[in-house]
Amino acid sequence: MVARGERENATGQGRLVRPPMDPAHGVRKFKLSPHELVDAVTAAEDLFVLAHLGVPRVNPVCWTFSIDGLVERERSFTLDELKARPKKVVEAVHHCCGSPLEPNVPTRRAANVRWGGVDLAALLDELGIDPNARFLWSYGLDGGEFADKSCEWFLKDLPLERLAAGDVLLAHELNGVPLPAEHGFPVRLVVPGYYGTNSVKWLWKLHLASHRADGLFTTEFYNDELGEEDRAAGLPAQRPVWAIAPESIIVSPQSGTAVALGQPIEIHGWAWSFRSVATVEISVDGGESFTRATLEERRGWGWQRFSLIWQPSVRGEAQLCARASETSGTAQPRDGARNAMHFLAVLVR
Ligand SMILES: Nc1nc2c(c(=O)[nH]1)N[C@H]1C(S)=C(S)[C@@H](COP(=O)(O)O)O[C@H]1N2
Ligand SMILES: [Mo]
Repeated sequence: MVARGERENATGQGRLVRPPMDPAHGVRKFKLSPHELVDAVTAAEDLFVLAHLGVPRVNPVCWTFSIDGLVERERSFTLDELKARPKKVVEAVHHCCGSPLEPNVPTRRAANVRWGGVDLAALLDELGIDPNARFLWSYGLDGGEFADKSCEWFLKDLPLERLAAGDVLLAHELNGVPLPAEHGFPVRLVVPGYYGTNSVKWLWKLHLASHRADGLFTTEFYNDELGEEDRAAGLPAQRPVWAIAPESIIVSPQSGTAVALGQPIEIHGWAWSFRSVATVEISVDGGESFTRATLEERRGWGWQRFSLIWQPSVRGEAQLCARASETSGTAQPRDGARNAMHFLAVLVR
């Protein structure tokens, strides 16, 4: 009799049996609104939860993890073996790109946390990467139905080039404690600077390949259609949802609140992107005119605080928005994209 989550034979090479799923259907919990993102580091219990297929309940004693494909030496690890390796702690924005069925709708599901785990690039160096390897496929223990389609395992991929930018982790800790079940216990991939969907929870296998993974969540969903202009410039028609585009959230003032005429108040929030944000501009007239905000430096892959003192000078409704840009000049669009600017209205009286 094979315990669930264990391989069918003692060599560790047999077919994997899925652990019990509880629940065995998608989970979406969004706990904090923009005005509640007050802490620089988000508490684990306040983190949003996104599981497309359900939550596998993994017995850590039975769990093994393996790396195969285009590596010189394939290997598997127990949880104790992984935890015995040096632990790296990385602060990073954790940001869900929104529903793959509505890729252009902003959702502002974001947090900033500290992941602890094993440096994947160092581990792969030890195993030896085959020069033909270009993509890293990562498998979660969850499987089931999504959007009337079925998949055996939650499978994602990313370009191996991403490893060179550093800090891709096999994470076993979230804010200093073991990963909670909903967040991927016992081990998840964490790809700082990439949208949350790439950080595969309940990880059981990494596979190195010369081409992209042909899966529900790799080539069917999570690919953005590029516009005419990009295609005219010779870019491929689709771009995988990997690196985070410039993004910002206004935390204060809260949407719908009243502010006093003539009283200086601080407008502040968080900004981030894969390459880090160079400038944030704030508008108090619905995006007609912008003023550059003060912006803190990035810590690791974390979000950056921006702020601006505003002295409201006109009574009535004021439309606030923020616009983050990278050094390259790439900025948040006004609408029509997942990273469209965050607008909110306050009443000056
Ligand atoms: N195995 C697995 N990993 C997954 C998912 C999933 O459904 N299954 N969802 C992804 C998505 S869409 C997001 S946004 C993040 C959410 O991570 P969290 O629930 O820990 O906040 O996990 C990603 N990793
Ligand atoms: Mo997501």
